[in-house]
Amino acid sequence: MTRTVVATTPIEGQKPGTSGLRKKTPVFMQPHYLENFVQSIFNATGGAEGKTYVLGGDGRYFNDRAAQVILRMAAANGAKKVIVGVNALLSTPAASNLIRKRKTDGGIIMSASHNPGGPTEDFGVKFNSDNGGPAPEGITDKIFAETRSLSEYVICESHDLDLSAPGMTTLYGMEIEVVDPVVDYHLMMEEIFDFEAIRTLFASGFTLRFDAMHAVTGPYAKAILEGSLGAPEGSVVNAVPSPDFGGGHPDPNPIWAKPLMDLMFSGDAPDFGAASDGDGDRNMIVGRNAYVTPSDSLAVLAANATLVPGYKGGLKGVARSMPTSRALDRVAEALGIGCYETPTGWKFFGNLLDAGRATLCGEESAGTGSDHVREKDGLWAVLFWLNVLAVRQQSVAEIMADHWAKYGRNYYSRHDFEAVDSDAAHGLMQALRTRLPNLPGREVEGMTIEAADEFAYDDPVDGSRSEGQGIRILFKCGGRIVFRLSGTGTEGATLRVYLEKVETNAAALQDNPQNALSGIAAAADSLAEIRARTGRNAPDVIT
Ligand code: VG1
Ligand code: CO
Repeated sequence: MTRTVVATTPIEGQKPGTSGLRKKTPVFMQPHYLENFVQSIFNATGGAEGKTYVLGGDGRYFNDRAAQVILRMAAANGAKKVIVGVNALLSTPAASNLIRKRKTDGGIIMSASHNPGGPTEDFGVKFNSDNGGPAPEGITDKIFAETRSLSEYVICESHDLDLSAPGMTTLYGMEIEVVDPVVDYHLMMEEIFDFEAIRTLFASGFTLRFDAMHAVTGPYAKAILEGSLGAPEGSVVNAVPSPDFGGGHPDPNPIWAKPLMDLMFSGDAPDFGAASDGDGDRNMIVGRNAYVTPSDSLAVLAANATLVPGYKGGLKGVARSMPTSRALDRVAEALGIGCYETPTGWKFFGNLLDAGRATLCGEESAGTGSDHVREKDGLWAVLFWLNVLAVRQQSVAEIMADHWAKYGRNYYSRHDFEAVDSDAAHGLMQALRTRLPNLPGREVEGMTIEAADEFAYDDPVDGSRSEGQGIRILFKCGGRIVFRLSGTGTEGATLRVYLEKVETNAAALQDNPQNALSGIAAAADSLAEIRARTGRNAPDVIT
């Protein structure tokens, strides 16, 4: 076997976004593209010499080929060992768990998460640090800097490694341990949740539909929900990971998980419905005739945490991304615990979790998690709900009604305008930015603006500052609009408009969210001139 030093030149645009580097698959498959980025990861983190890594991905097109390249590069860079999931599959939370449990120096996750996969769709690579979480901005900035000055990478030649079953092998002196991707994750879930109570729930006839969306969570959900907890066979659907996610869009929201939504709002609805995304870190929760917004789900989990064995001692604190609704804040206030507001992206929760300041974290984009790993965790959220349902013996709709009666309801929705012309989207944000100082006091759609700013975050643990994290408009009535551009898209720009309205009047807690938010949505359009500037009459996705 030979180790080759390959001369290369920097490739434009290898800047990690909200969650790693995501590009169209053909871009990633260009000569040197993947190799340059992987070498930059090693270079930016002090080299791979003597280090141990975890490697896995969500099984999308190019996952298998990329894994072979990364293993050959890790070996050539002198890594001591790589722990890799069978067939190079690992859900993102399972990868985070392995990094922590096996005390590795970090991990490489091959995923573009909720983005579609396939030869003409998206691929991605993300580096996680030794705490199991996505590398913080300080490191991703260094990786990007490396990509801009790289002149060579190293790789060794070898036949494809057999990753089809657990076992040990070596490559150019580097150990490769192929592990079952599910086992360790399964054990961790058993430590957190009351499996006995959930088993009893299923034994009593409780019904579930879990849509794995042809993505990586399928094997995990099958083993845990059907295998261990006794949900009837067939409760988990679309459970076999496929390279193009069955031609679908593995994003668990009412649009892309429409078959599940249709079922849950039909006469045949099971008691509980859930879905997860491409890499298994997102979740959608839906009861019979009751869709739970991710922001509400986070608040409900926080309010009910002590019902779960893993959190029975209470929460140290909670955290949410800025655009996530403030339903969580009300729960934190009632519990007398801290509530942190961070920029979008899980990497910002890492320090709070490491420092023991927060136990639960969440984002409006269907991400919920806790200090059990350093990623959001889709199946964990589903098990959390099942544990709460098993203890409370109420339906999802009853739990929601009860929650809103106690805390009030934060009506919430996100409107996405996808693949918008990049200049138009940036122009819209810039125009808003310029007008921010003049907005307070102005009246829009009958509501008075109380404050308007661009969110910046000062990390309370390491003191780092992140600017330009979204424009927020706060109304005197408690309503809020947030505007941001996506950092995970691979085509043009995606404008995300987050709408929120607080309701405490007991008679108005069961409205349709789009209805309740129509005034806020009209205000968003009039303030940002969305229609005029993007040429779009309606959002592409409403969550
Ligand atoms: C989106 C979500 C964000 C999430 C990120 C990664 O980012 O808004 O909350 O953390 O995706 O999730 P953006 O920049 O497109 O808004 V995943 O499941 O794609 O790793
Ligand atoms: Co994801």
